[in-house]
Amino acid sequence: MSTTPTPGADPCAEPARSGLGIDALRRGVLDNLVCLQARTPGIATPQDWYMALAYSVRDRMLARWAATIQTYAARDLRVACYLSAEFLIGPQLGNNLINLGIEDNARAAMRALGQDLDELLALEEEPGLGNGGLGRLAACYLDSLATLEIPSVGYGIRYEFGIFNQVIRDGWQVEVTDLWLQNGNPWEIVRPNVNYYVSFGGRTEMWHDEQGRLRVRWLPARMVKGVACDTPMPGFRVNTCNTLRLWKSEAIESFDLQDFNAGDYYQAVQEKVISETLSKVLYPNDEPEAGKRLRLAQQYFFVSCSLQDMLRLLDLKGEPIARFADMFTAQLNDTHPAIAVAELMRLLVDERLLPWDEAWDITRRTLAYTNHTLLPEALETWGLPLFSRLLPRPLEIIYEINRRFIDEVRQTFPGDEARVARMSIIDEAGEKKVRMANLSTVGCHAVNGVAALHSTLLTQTVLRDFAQMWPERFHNVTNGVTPRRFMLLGNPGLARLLDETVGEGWVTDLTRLRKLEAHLDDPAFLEQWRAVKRANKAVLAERIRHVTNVIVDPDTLFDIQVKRIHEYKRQHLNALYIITLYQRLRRNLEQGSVPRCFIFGGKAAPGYTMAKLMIRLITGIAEVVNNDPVTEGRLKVVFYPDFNVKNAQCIYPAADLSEQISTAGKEASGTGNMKFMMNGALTIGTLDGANVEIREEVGDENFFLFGLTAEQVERVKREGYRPAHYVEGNAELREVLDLIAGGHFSRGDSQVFRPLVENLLHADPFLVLADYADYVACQARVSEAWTDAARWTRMSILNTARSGKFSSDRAIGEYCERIWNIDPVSIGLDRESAE
Ligand code: 26Q
Repeated sequence: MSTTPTPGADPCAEPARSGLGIDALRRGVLDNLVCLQARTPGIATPQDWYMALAYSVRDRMLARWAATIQTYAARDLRVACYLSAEFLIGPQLGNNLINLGIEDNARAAMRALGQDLDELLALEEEPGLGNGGLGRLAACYLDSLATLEIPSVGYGIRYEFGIFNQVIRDGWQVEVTDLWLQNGNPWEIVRPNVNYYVSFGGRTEMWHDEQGRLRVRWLPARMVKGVACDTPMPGFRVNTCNTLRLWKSEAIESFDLQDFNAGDYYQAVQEKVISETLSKVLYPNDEPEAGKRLRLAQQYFFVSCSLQDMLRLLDLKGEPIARFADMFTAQLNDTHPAIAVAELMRLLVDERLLPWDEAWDITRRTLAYTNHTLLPEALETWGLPLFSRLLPRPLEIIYEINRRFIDEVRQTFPGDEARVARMSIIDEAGEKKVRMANLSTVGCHAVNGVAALHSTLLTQTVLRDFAQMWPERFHNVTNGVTPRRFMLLGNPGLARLLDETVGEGWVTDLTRLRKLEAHLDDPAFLEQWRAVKRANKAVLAERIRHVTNVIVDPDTLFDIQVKRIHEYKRQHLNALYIITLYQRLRRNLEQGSVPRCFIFGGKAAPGYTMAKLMIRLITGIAEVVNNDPVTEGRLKVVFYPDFNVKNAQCIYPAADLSEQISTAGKEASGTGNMKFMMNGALTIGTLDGANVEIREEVGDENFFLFGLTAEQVERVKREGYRPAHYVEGNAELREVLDLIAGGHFSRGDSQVFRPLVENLLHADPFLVLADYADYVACQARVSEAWTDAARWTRMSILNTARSGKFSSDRAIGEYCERIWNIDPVSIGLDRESAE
């Protein structure tokens, strides 16, 4: 591609659509402003300039994107398909500039146009296409896949409404519709010609084809069209630019009215509305009502489109169906895409006419499953009546898979019918259900947990029977996060210091941060380290003032807990400690006290009453504490509203202390813990999820450990947890609970927090009160460490220095080696295609 030079223009000048220099960028932005936005510089709004710049950055990715796609299509290679119902990719502009290496030039180009890059970056609405950890993990993995030059595609759903925006009104969470598409999305390319049909409802029938073979036909009640919406995912400073392909649902245009609804035109229009509803909204986790029919339809929809897309690629390459598993591997991000097991079988058996055994071999060799939870109540199941009405043919296939599987179990463990009942894909006790974790484990060649502890517990609890039958299938791949977004982009001050101290290579080889340890005794370096943290805290303090009106002092200890609000994550344990501290300050009893600022952020699922009450408790404490002269300069509490990827980027770099205080055995991994660590925060935490490995890496002496272990938690529960026991022996705790119950943090209303206090005292599966005393004692050790600034700085540096393991590059390397058997492929860019 080469653009025709403008008459009189410098013939040596870089092309306006692909040149990476300042002037080419400037011209490209102007071109897009005028030609795409139909705006002139004189009347352009900052939003117009943002769009023009975004399009110009996208232009610069197109050659790499095309070269990547062509290479994957032409070469004999295996592609990793990451199937996920969520991709929480965050704002794209800053990340793309960084990965392309043109941030400085873009800044200069925009300055030449009278615009400030940072102001434009702040305008970008993030695509909130995920709930939390699992969705963000998928996005970090896409960044690493591209950076490591791994042939790969992310497949998911293009929700029109992502996770709700959170506002705090009167101290309560209020959900506001997410309108991320209202200004258009410059990153996405819709490809109407890449589309597939997906069937729903109806019935099946058997028939004999011309060769006399017995076949099954699915006569669906309706069909939905999935259209590909592609977003480029450039790697860091490499030519590879992979694709995130999200499916948008549409009605099929030429509906055969005769076949489908007996000529009822209005019924057909109604069907169109239903079809378009499919990709409308992302469901929150922790919703009691999440068992919605629409959610299952969404899962089947995106899985079917993705598998059909893979088959089409195979055909385009002229490869026989027998090579499917050589050309593709598909990773299931939790059980949300588990229906892939049945759908791939259906496509191979019903549509490609493969014998069952051959299809089963391909399916199992293709698919692998990552589990993200140990909470039995969070394991996905679907009621049989719903399933059979919506997906009659996939259900028949699941029955056949189960029949054969159960035969195998009976052969391996003769006479053990209790085991058969536990392992069956169909839960036959009570209302019958399809167990998606069982389906995934049976239909995949590999199953992995997301942290060492989690993977071990997985094989001892929820998947124990399966691990006994197929021990070789089970793996651990500890999660990781991308240092490009969470260090380079979010913490430029730290990144500069790291470049100067250990050289630039750390961004793609995070273990090089170990070299920081050689500088622990260099006073100038320690001073710079402190200055970077201080500056980041000042930035966050300003944001906090802007969004909450609370003034916080950047010289106080920033103690931060940001994550989804959930009882198992125990934000209320943190709250109990704050009240304890408050009481001590009021009584002038806190000797070792250091001035602290507690910062919370996170969304509660709209239907999760207790989580919403936890938010109300935090805002209630903030209201009291922040307005009490006694605590002036010593204690501040902030609830930072609408925690999302964008806000997160400026929160992690400002943290001194990272709160990772879940009940041991409940947090599969956690990934926020890693983001804090990389940015030099110390962790106070339980032996849960990846905390265990963080502590192992950083050393016991640089980690504030408290609380029961997973084993002790189970023992306490087995023997009967008696919360009252912990209150009886602890007057301070008694007083804290009484204050809450008495309405001290609810403007005198003693009803509001009743359910919360009652829960802690009588029915708390997460053992908050059991860990309270140890948590309070551990916080005293934190305060003590903070008083010795030199010691704290040293520990902070060690946290960053030893965070190398938690790069998503390491995690993706492990998936490639242990699970996918995939090697990198570098993408060539000839001069011609680069232009
Ligand atoms: C399921 C059915 C219906 C509706 C919604 C859902 C649903 C959606 C999202 C269930 C769960 C999720 C998200 C789970 C999640 O984020 N888990 C987290 O995954 C992280 C990445 O592995 C871990 O670090 C966290 O420990 C884990 O909680």
